Formats: sequence, C-alpha cells, structure tokens
Amino acid sequence: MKLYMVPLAPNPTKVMLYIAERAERGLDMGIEQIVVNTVKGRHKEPAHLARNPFGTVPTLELDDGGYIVESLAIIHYLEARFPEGALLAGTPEARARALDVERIVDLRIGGPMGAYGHATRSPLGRPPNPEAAAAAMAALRTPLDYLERMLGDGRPLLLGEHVSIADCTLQSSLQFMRYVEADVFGDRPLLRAWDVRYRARPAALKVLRW
Ligand SMILES: N[C@@H](CCC(=O)N[C@@H](CS)C(=O)NCC(=O)O)C(=O)O
Repeated sequence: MKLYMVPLAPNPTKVMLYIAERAERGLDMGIEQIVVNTVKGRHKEPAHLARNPFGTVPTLELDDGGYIVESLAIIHYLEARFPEGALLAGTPEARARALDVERIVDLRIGGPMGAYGHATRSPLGRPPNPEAAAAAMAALRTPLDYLERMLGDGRPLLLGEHVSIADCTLQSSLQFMRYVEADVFGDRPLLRAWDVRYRARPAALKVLRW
C-alpha cells in the first residue's frame, strides 16, 4: 500500500499518527508514505487527480490498485484489515463513544482550526482573512470546552487510558495551529496538559514536525 500525504496537513497527519500508534503496538503495515507537495500544487496535477479526483491528501493506494480518499475511511480500512490491536475496540458503547469524540474533534475543531490557519498564515498561499479567522476562533470555544470537561475526570487521553483515533485527529490539527503560531487553549489547563502528554508519545515524536 502507498499513502500519499504531506507532513503539515492535518488530515494526512491524522492517518500518519494512527499508523505510528499501531506501529508502537508492534504492527508494521508496510505502507510506503509518498509526499505530494501541496505547496507546489502537485495535488491538483493529473498524476494525483488520477488517484483522487478531489485533489486532496491523504489518499491510500490499495494493493488491488484502488484508492481510498477520506482520512477516517482509510483508518477504518486499516482497523478492519489489521484487527489485532485495533484502536477502536471494546463494547459497542465504547466504540460508539470513541467515534463520537473523533467526529466532534474532526468536524467541530479540525474544521475551524483549518479555516483559522488558512485565514492567517496559509501554507497554500491563501490571502489573510481576519473576519474568517475571528469566526473560526469563536467556533472553537464550545467544542474545546467540551473536551476540557471530559478531561476533568483525570483521564490521561481523550477516551481514557488508551490512545484513540480522536487523540490522533486532535493533535493533527494542533500541529497546524503551532505552525501558524496560534495558542488555542486559552484557560483550559487540562487540554494544555493533554497536548504536552500526547506530544511526548513515541508515535507523536516520530510524526510531528511542528
Ligand atoms: N475529508 C477529507 C479532507 C481532505 C482534505 O481536505 N485534505 C487537505 C489537507 S488537510 C487537502 O488536501 N487540501 C488541499 C485542497 O483541498 O486543495 C479527509 O478527511 O481526508
């Protein structure tokens, strides 16, 4: 398999963190990681559009020549293909809860953080947009408060003792915030501590560059 990715971008980083977390559990998925230089616009060129007509990363090329172009679908595929040690585990309730938090993080935090980053210091060269940046920052308040409350019971990671896909998703967007030099935590000490804790994990040390 081949993963077409680019290091700073949140959606590829989420998959790269996931793969690195599974590697920490002893699994080598044998996935070659290939950089698509989005700064140079390579994701919109015919070679990448042939893999993914939407011109986005990540894109996973399967052994049968097919492609998966959505980050969460890629992770679900890898969970199903390598079920031993899967991150999404436990009772139906535990799995639903883990997926619920991942969706909240991706849709309610990842979206606004991406918008904020591109409105302030876009690595893709988009023009600054102070109004969009302010709206994105405001949209982050409720979901970040939600996570802060969740961490209030002393759990070390978002879903408890064990790493979850939600941890990978949140950290992938926070790396983008570090790149644009935005402190999004405000008065949320538990989230700030989670960030330090997660970034000290071997998988994070291997994948994160910012
Ligand atoms: N829903 C997709 C979003 C993929 C996506 O938008 N990726 C960004 C990088 S984080 C991208 O390729 N942006 C370039 C563009 O849209 O032109 C996923 O979860 O994989």
